[in-house]
Amino acid sequence: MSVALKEKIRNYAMTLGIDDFGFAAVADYQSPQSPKIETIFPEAKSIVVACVKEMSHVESPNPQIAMNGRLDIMEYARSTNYKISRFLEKECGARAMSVPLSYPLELTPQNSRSVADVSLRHVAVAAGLGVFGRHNLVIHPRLGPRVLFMAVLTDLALPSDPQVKEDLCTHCNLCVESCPAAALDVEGQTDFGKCIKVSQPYGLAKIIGFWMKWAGKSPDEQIKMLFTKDFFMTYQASFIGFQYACFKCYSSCPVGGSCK
Ligand code: B12
Repeated sequence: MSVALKEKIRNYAMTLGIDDFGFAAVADYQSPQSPKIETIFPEAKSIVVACVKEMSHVESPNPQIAMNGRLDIMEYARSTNYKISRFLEKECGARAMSVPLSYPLELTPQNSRSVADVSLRHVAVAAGLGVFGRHNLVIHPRLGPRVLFMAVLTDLALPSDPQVKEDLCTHCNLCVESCPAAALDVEGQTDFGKCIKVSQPYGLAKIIGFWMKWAGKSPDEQIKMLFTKDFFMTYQASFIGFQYACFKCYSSCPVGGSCK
């Protein structure tokens, strides 16, 4: 019964243009830092996970083009996750709750490492979609690390797909050497502060810094501060959402590097 149901859901999801799909029983999801799934959806029994490939934009030295590719995926992912959730409710009689690619997250000074409500890397591992590499990204067996994940929590009892057992990382250390922030120096840990400073140069830290400086300036100096690249870029980043300017751990990885 659950085999047929899994195939029905997988077949539908694959028609939406995603690259791979997997199932994880809630009991197999182990993300030590994240809240328990029961606190989000007490009746949830499984998690369906979709995997989509990032394209060549991640290699562009032009940050606008690189981020535009990501924005395309984010828009596609939102509607795709809605369709999968709706299918689960309408065609499978389930309850479903969508877990988006990234934001919203609970952003507080206390959650300064930005731990998400559901860790999509740990979900992907539990659903057999890959294993962690040295860059702390999940490497998909066919597509490599240049993939993004989205998920739907459901009360359907669906067993996990088999987990990937091989080590897919070549341990070449290229990700560590290519990281302009030196955020991967300690194995098994991405240094949040170092990564975010370079990968989101116009993010929250820049906004806080800007307004703190602003508070101590004269009216003339304040006007000057408004007519700067920093202010203009920060304005843009704040309506785009998280605007990434670095994809180096992705693009330096030699595993599954092609766009196919
Ligand atoms: C907040 C966040 C960030 C933060 C914090 C990262 C962090 N320390 O987790 C910042 C801004 C730094 C960030 C950076 C990036 N992110 Co980000 N991020 C997220 C987000 C929204 C939440 C992550 C979270 O909750 N982390 C906290 C907890 C869960 O992490 P943790 O338990 O401490 O685990 C860490 C280590 O212990 C280690 N780890 C844990 N278990 C194991 C096991 C083994 C064997 C190993 C080796 C390591 C390892 O990996 C984690 C990295 O620090 C997720 C989306 C989501 N909802 O999951 C995307 C997500 C993780 N990000 C993603 C991406 C692509 C990026 C970037 C490449 C930026 C970009 N340009 O897109 C970089 C990559 C940095 C890196 N190499 O780790 C993808 C990863 C896809 C993939 N193939 O794995 C995700 C899953 C988004 C998505 N929907 O696909 N991100």
